[in-house]
Amino acid sequence: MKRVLITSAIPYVAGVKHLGNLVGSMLPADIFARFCRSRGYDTLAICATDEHGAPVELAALEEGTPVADYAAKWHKVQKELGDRFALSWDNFGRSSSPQNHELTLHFARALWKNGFLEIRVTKQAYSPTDKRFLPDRYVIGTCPHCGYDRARGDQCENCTRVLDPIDLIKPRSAVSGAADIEIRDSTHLFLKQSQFSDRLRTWIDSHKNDWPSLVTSIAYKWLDEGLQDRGITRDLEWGIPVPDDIADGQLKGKVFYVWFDAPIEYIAATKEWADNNGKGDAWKDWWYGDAAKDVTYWEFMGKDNVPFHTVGFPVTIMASGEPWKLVDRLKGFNWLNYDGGKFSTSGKRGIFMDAALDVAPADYWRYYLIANAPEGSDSNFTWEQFAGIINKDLADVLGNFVNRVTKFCVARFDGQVPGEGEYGEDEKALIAELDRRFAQYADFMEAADFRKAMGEMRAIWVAGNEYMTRAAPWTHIKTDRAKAAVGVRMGLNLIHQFAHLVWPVMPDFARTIHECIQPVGYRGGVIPFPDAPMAELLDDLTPGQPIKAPEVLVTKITDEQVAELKARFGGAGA
Ligand code: B3M
Ligand code: ZN
Repeated sequence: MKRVLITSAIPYVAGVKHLGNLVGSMLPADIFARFCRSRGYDTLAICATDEHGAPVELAALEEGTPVADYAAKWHKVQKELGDRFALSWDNFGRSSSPQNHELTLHFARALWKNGFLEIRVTKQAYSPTDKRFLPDRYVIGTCPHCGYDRARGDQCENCTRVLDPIDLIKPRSAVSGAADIEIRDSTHLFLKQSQFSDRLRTWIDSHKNDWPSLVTSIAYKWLDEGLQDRGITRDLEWGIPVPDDIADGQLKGKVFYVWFDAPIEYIAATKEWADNNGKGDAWKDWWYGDAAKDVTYWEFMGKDNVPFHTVGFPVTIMASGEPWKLVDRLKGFNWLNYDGGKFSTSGKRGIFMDAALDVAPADYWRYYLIANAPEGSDSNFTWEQFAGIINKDLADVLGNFVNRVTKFCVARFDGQVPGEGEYGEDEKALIAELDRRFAQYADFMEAADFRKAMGEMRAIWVAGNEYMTRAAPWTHIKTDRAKAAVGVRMGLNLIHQFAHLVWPVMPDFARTIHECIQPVGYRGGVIPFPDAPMAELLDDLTPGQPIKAPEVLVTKITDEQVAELKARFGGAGA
């Protein structure tokens, strides 16, 4: 059996994620995972919250909440929102878990033992009042370029220039506001990435044909510019502490850099999954040595995360000298913009996961977002386009098809699959077309080529709808009941197969229509992909079997609602 391991970039724990975050990692990973399950592959889908790092520590500080409580609170919020979006992770872990502490130390010790870590002394802001080193973004002051008086030591939010804490005019501590900032020596661990340039290049060359060019071009750019050794520790309190047995305790009080431990959490979250489910060492069979050789490992992420997954994490794995799995297929995404501008968490601009669910059911968003995923280039969200796609694809084509066939069957055939008549030329032509299209759709999905796959899915609905218009059982019923019966039988079989087809993308919708047509034998889990010849599948309902017409399937979004939504959420034209 095929084995597929899927990870999506783990979202920072602080706050609710916006739809740009969702479409760039968690949603495509989920749709792909569901598709793999629907084909019967042994599938493991892993995500987590990314809980360490200065921004999280700082946000907790600003809120006056202990950082561990802060992280736990937002992890829970994100988990619940994920569930409401039908993100079907096998585990949604936490990078602060004991498993990640343990594995991060395992990797760090291996790197130290193998001679790939080195101690360097760096200059760092220090506050005697706070009695601590201040990471760059903990130093606030006036921007030397634009005069903004709340610029952070890593970057000015106002003019976006990259800064160094020593550039700031009148620097002060973000922790206490104290102005007694000094520059002191601070010791850190550096990972000798530069030694891995050749190995990385050979590895990336081997993926030239199965990674999107977006991904390989980012990776090559980093290699071409020359790999820098990378500091993997920070002067923070929250994080995974560097143990004394590395560098004889010289790193006391420091923690590993968040980007060092975050990708290791992919492995640790798999161990969390095994631990939580009494599966012992099963996690290793997905990641390590010969047992994991037959696993295809897929990663999903936005383009800003690509360097960390084509350089940072692979170097950690290579430098460990152990046979951990490297990613096989790396699917990167461009940006989804909001009404011509950027989604912004700090600027609260755009649509966030919680607010989105107040506007429309998860399935609408899942379909809209994946059909317009920023694959080849950035894509742009507008409310008009969202409403247009829901109204046309989901209401006029798919919803309307299901409604008119089931309602007609209830009204004229007692709500039972009619058995009269034989399939003729038109049905055979439709069957041939759908054999071709379902196979094409499956090929696109196997490659995680989502926009193309959704184009094919839409074409399948359209083909069904057009067939129904030609078959017109509502006309034939007056003169030729058997002919009308053929159209209805084909229509019901189509609805049944549509449920199987759309399940990875719209699981609730699929379940609803599946239960109307063929509740028998379906227990609410995976709805398998239609993997048999259409001639069988489209004649598989038993004549006489009862069906139901669903309640309203898709509610259209009106022009007035679009205007309201634009006013509520902001953006151009609001
Ligand atoms: N948390 C960045 C992000 O949320 C980062 C991803 C980590 S993946 C190991 O986009
Ligand atoms: Zn500035």
